Amino acid sequence: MKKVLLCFLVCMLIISIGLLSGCVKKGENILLNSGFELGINNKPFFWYQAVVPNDNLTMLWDTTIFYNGSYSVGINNTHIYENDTCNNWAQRIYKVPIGRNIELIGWVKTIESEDVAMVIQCWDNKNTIIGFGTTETSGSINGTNDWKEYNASVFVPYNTTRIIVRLVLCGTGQVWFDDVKLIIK
Ligand SMILES: [Ca+2]
Repeated sequence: MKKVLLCFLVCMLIISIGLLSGCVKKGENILLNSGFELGINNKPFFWYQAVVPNDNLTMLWDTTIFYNGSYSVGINNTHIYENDTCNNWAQRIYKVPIGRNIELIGWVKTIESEDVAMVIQCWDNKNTIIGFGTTETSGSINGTNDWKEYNASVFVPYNTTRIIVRLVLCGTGQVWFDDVKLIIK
């Protein structure tokens, strides 16, 4: 009888994990407004600005420089902060693919940038980052570069309750991001 009960519980656990991870399909992009084509009042839908404001910082929803479509997002900063500061465009992911590998892929253009990155943060319900992926793993992005594709990967831990993607400029420079996708592996 105990074996039957144990078998039942194991089956239920497998089904539960299957259902949770099965909510997303392999190859699916779970970022919204990936190309920044949708928005209103000079703001792209679903993306927010995480910044330390100053007079020489501009967060752009840009129609003049883009990789694809008609829009990108950019960050332009000439202010030198006292402490290391990373201004970023960010999106919270509501569809959390726990127990899966995910890859952040996007196109980046820079002009005299100090330090640029695209990052994935997996947060638990205690406000702790328990999973982290960054483009810096495969090399830093700085200086002046034409549009180029970069990526970052992370395994989404089982305690993850939210994922945040950040498109980051640390320090000074100009950067644009376009066609940024978060793909289920
Ligand atoms: Ca675009």
